[in-house]
Amino acid sequence: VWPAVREARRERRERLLAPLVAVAGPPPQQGHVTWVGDLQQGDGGKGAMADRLAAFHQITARVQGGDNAGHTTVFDDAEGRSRTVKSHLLPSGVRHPHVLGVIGNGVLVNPETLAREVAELDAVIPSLRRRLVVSDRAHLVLPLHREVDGRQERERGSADAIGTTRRGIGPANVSKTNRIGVRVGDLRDPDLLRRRIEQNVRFFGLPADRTEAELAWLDRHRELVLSLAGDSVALLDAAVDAGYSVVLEGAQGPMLDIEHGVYPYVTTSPTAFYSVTSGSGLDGARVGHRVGVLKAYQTMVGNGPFVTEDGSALGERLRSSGEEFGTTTGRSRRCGWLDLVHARWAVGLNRYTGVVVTKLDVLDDFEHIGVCVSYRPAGGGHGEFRPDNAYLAQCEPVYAWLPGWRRPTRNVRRWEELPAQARDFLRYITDYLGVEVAAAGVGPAQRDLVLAP
Ligand code: 2SA
Ligand code: MG
Repeated sequence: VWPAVREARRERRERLLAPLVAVAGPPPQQGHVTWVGDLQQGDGGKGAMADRLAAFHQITARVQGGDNAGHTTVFDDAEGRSRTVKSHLLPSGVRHPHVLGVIGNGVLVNPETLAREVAELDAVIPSLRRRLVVSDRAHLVLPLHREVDGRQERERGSADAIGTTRRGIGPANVSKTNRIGVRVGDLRDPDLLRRRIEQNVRFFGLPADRTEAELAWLDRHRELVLSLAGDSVALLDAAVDAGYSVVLEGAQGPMLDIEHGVYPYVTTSPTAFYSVTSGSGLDGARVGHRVGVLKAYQTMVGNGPFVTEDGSALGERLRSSGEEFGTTTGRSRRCGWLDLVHARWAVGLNRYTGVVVTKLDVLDDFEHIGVCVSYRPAGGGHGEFRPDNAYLAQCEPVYAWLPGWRRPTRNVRRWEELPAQARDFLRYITDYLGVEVAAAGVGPAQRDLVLAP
């Protein structure tokens, strides 16, 4: 019987890999898996980094979060025109014509957002529909989830509001863990779909006639979603086995992790490294590189403790020169000096193999640059970061002051051309974190990345 079993397995793999072979060609000799994560709250530039890395990979995949995320990519199109793409659901890097995009089982998929992004990007990159696989196990975000998210935030009042993006992510995860969630593959079964929607309508206390509206909405997006549906877990597993390379694009930062973040000011999914395993099925040991993205200063949207937050002129200055507004909601981001105490905690959690410092150019004009190297708790002494809301709320930042470089870095392309003070700043980060800074971002475009020697 074994030869027949082996043959069936081989055929299955071939079928699974067919869409990938069509897009990327045969597997290169030696594949590698790279995760791009964050060392802050998010918004450090994971999207731009994943897009750059995708050029050297054949698959780009999202593993968690949903359309609460906002990832910006700036690149030159085939005609040499500069394009800016803001995506919330599609994995960054899928614009490269040789790359297959995967939306993993851990992602929450809002079909309307998916349809909009596919349509938008299809205009820039024609073959997109052929190059996208959405896990048939991914859960859907429904209009009722968005409505409940907004309602809950209002009901929490100013003292307890989380400051969610109101994209329905929290309630969709409630449906998921309550085992009444609607998955991509469920769109194939109209009876099951109706029962699930009825369960959700009852669970969230909505009027019974809501069911028809949700079903009609799903019906509008059914065809597109099902045309992209596939077994992403088996596909990624077979692809890595075959020697293809995968870039896994994280969403949101470690302090928003449901298990390890600053509860309750978290999102409702894993965001730390283990999200790779839960959200793609790939074992963490298969990930060779863990790229950590660290913005040269600190930002945050939503509520919760922020030790280095500056509510005055500095915060305003960072916000305007860094254009710190939410990519999804347009909200003003809270800003302050770089918090290395927090970043070191993130290194402990996620074990990055290299760090990329982004938006270095935003600090071009400062005489002195603050770097938070310790927390002073109410009782005095030196404290570490702990994901504990009450503790963090009473910590004061302790800063080291580094000399600024006061000259533009935007057009720098080689490490040696960076001002000496900028290199010292980057060296300081390497020493403090115990992880090599492998590159520095000096602008939003693909070319604005300076690699360390
Ligand atoms: P949610 O909507 O339930 O996930 O919100 C819970 C918390 O997670 C935060 N969160 C984010 N933080 C930074 N960036 C995010 N994406 C957007 C962006 C945010 C935006 O890229 O700018 O546009 O406002 C993101 N998504 C979720 C959120 O602020 C809550 O603190
Ligand atoms: Mg973002």
